[in-house]
Amino acid sequence: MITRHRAAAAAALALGLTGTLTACGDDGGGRPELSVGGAYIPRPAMSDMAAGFLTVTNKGGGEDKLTSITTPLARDVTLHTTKGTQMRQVGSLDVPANGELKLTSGGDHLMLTKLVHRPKLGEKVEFTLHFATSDPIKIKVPVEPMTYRPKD
Ligand SMILES: [Cu+2]
Repeated sequence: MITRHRAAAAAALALGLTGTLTACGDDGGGRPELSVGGAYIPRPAMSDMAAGFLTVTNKGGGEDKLTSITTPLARDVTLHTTKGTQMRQVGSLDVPANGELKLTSGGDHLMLTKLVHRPKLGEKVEFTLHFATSDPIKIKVPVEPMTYRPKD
C-alpha cells in the first residue's frame, strides 16, 4: 500500500510541477512586461452586476496570466470567456509574450457582482489586476455610457 500511495503522490507532484513550469513561461527566459490600457465599465442598468473591459499589453518575451481583479466597487469579480453565445467562468486568462489580452464587449470580459453601489457616469473605479508572474497593477477605470464602444 505504501508504494501505491507514493506513486499517487509522485503523480500529483509531477502534475503540480508541470503547471508551475508552464506558468513561468519557459520559452527563451524572457520576462513579461505588462501595461494596461483602454479600460472602461459600461454603466450597468442595475446595481447588482457590471461588466469590465480592458487590454493588457505585454512587451516582454515571457507570457503571463491575469489571475484575478479586485476593486472596492464589487465584492466579487470573475473572469469570463465567450464562445459563440456561451459564457464560461475561467480561473485565469493568458497574456501571451509580445502580445495582448483584449477584454471586449462580446468577447472575454470581467464580471463584477455584489456591487457596493451602482456606478455613476464619470466615476473612476479603482481596479487592481493580479498576475501569475508580474506584480499587481492598479488602474482607474472610467464609467462610460451603456452604449459606449471604444475606437480601435
Ligand atoms: Cu460573463
